[in-house]
Amino acid sequence: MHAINLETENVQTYVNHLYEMVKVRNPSEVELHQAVKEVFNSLVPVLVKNPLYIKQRVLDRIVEPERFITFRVPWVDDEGVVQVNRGYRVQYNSALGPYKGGLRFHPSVNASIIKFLGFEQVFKNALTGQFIGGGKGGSDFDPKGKSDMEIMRFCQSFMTELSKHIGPDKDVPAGDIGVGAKEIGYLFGQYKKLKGVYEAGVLTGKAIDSGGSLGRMEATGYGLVYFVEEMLREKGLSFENSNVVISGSGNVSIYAMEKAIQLGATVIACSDSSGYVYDPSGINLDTVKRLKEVENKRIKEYVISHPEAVYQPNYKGIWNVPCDIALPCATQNELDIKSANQLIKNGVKAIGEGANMPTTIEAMDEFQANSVLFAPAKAANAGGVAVSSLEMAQNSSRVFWTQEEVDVKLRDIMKNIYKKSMDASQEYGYPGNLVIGANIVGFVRVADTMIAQGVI
Ligand code: NDP
Ligand code: 2IT
Repeated sequence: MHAINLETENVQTYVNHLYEMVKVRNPSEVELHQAVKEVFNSLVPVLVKNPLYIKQRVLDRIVEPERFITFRVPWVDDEGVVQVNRGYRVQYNSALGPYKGGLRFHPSVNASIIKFLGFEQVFKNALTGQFIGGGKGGSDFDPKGKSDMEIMRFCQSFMTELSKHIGPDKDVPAGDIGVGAKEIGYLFGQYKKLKGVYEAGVLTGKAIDSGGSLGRMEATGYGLVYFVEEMLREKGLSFENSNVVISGSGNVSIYAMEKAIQLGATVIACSDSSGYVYDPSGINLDTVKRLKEVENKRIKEYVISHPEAVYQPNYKGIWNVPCDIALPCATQNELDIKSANQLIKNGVKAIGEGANMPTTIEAMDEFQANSVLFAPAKAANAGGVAVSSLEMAQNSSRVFWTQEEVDVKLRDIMKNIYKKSMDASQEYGYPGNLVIGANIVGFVRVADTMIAQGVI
């Protein structure tokens, strides 16, 4: 990398150059490129105001993971056949605390997905105000169609290797797509057996009697709705009497639906990777919970108990359903420019990202150009990792908070993230742009701490 001469090279050129370097260093990792591009574009005003960040090469350092680990995960299926998957953990940044971030088990997992998620996690975790660094991990293992015993054997093999790299003060994984309390239980059991110590704080999202926190299961979905509520309030709007479309029907989606309904909204559509259901009288959440949390069934079975609902076998079609508020809570790039235009045409007022990077950059720009309120993932879905940090706090101090205590703290954290992001958007000349505001707040906290800790 050549030396930067601030007198001749302006900040935008520096950022563009660095972005090109990221592409060269991580060829074909398109999701990572997308996540980096969005953040870099937001940071130009900060770099202009604080040239120290350029002089100290903070951006160059922050975009390079501290460590990227891949490993073989061999396991034996129910037929006695040996299977081999690939495991990953990216330990992206430890300026603010132990690496922290979820594990994703999904056939689409690759280095690009893990790195983009890890990169986002660094800024998200900083935004929570908690003391956690950023990391992410997972595997291309597909839990769909696997027996419980196969999932357990896979988790045990995965943890046999991962245990060499994690610890309560080192790196603390949690759940993400395909990893819930069941998988965390198997992972924790194996870690405990390997280490011979009960270190509850090594993982979060645990079942309550394995050291979990009340409120963690609900935290991402509830936190998303709390954040969007703040954003709506500023414009004199609310969830009450609004029609809401929420994609996905997993952990984040289910608890976003629950809180939106509690606040008086009607959730009219949800989905899984096969398709979506539209129920004009309001999605029955008990049915979704039964299908997804208990019976492990497809969302299309919803119409069996609710014949008034309609099922469509195309999950992206959910964005054609007219609504006031849309909350993408399934996966990255699930909401593209075509869907954005349809939502805008149908009069959508607000978007809240529950999933990580669910909106393409073009779609995000389109919403903002059309004055649709937009709550970006790093801010809006930070409630999950924030309560994970509260779980770590309870584990290390051996206390146990009530659901209400956790909920009050979660609400405060989400309000705080909203306020800090709004204030930064004003301060840096983009009032109301929460994408820019959130990226700046997250970056400044990590960048200042990295500078204080020296070039290491
Ligand atoms: P779950 O595995 O519980 O649910 C995921 C949901 O999204 C399922 O309905 C699933 O459908 C659907 N989905 C997954 N992959 C795809 C895909 N490639 N295309 C279409 N639909 C898909 O995961 P979570 O609810 O935990 O996670 C959802 C999103 O929220 C992810 O982006 C995750 O990174 C993010 N997130 C999660 C947090 C957490 O605490 N769990 C915290 C912050 C963000 P199907 O069952 O058919 O695969
Ligand atoms: O994307 C995320 O923030 C998560 N999957 C939750 C991470 C965590 O450590 O709780």
